[in-house]
Amino acid sequence: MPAAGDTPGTGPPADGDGASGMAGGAGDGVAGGGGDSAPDGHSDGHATSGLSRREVLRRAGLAGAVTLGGVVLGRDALAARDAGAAAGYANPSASGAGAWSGLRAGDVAAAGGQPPPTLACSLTDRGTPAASAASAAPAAGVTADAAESAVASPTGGHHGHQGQYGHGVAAPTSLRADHLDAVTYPPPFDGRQGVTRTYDLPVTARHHAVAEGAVVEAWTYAGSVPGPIIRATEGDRLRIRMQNHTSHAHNVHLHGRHDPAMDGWEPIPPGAGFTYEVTAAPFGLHPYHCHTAPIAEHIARGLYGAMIIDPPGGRPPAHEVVLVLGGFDLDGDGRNEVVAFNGVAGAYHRFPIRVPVGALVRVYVVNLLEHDPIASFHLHAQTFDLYRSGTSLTPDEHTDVVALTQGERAIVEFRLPEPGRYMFHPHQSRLAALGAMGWFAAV
Ligand SMILES: [Cu+2]
Repeated sequence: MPAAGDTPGTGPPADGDGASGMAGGAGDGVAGGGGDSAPDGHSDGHATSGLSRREVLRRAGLAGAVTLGGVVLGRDALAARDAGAAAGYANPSASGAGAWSGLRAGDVAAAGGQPPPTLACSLTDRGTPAASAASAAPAAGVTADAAESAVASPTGGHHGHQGQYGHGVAAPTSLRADHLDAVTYPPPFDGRQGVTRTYDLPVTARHHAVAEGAVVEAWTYAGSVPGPIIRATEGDRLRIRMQNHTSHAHNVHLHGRHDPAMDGWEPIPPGAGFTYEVTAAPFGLHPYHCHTAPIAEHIARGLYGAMIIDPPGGRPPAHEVVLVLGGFDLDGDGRNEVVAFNGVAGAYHRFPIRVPVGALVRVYVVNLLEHDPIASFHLHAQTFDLYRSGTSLTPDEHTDVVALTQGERAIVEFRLPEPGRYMFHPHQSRLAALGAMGWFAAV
């Protein structure tokens, strides 16, 4: 099965060798074209630059929280923006939309010689949750009415709650509902143990649309950001074949326990490759990422992913989702202008993650942000069992927020007993406003 995307710079996929568990490449996660048309939800957009802060907050669903906002949000975003338009929903490092002119110095030009895209509407209303409901097919076995009612109205909405974290950095309009499936839904636990599982991670360079109006020259494993979800059972032999198709050195560094000779910190030069072989351990959720200097840039350009190592026997059956938090420094200032779960800002705001009402949901959350030292995962309207790093089968805590430093990860499990939308985002509101926000839709 080819692991490479169909993008420029992607080399030929390595031949399958008959090993079990060959990874399918995630392919191009964002390029537009085809599929059902998604409502753009932009037609009611309005510039907020002339509004008072109170009015901006009111429209953002923060009416009555002005004082609170001044304290809580001020440090992150509000204070620096007094003279500007934002109530914390714009790029805090930019003086205006023009600062989004996008590609970093030295990066490839936009296709066709056109000027790089700009994020010209960071303060206009984006698609509301209701807008995306119509575009997504209801889950199997669920009536359209039930599905729609579950996803159409977040919380009654009389105070405009759907706007909170919903404007600002939005998903590219080219994004389709299934584009992130390969990096969202892990391959299922297959019950086999003691087998060899081979994954191909060709490193390629490609354009990656991280938000509406924001394209980066990403470095990818197997064509996607984040890279493919690696899954093995504890004790399996894990073989990871890396081939470097870029003009920079890279490598694959696995977290977890393994032979230090396979630790992946040694640079693999352009055109070269390396096959890492480790015994998968311990069971849990572990990141993998490039460890070539400057490491922050190599990670922030997209060379990271999630590795699930199942305990022998697996975990209880559940609807499983992987959410890898990453950031993109568009202007090279050492700060993230876009923050995203699974590589595309606002993807799960546009297309909520559907789960059956009452079913066990297991979310594998990995923080691979650079530049922002602390993030977290917060679920609205329900609490979850927390398994830190996933290395125990006994929950560490029952909560609704878990702090995650860089490289830290957690497995969280919950059930959503009522049909409806359940928001998730880092509790750092700046990160959420930069695109790391989404919904579970229980239907
Ligand atoms: Cu690298």
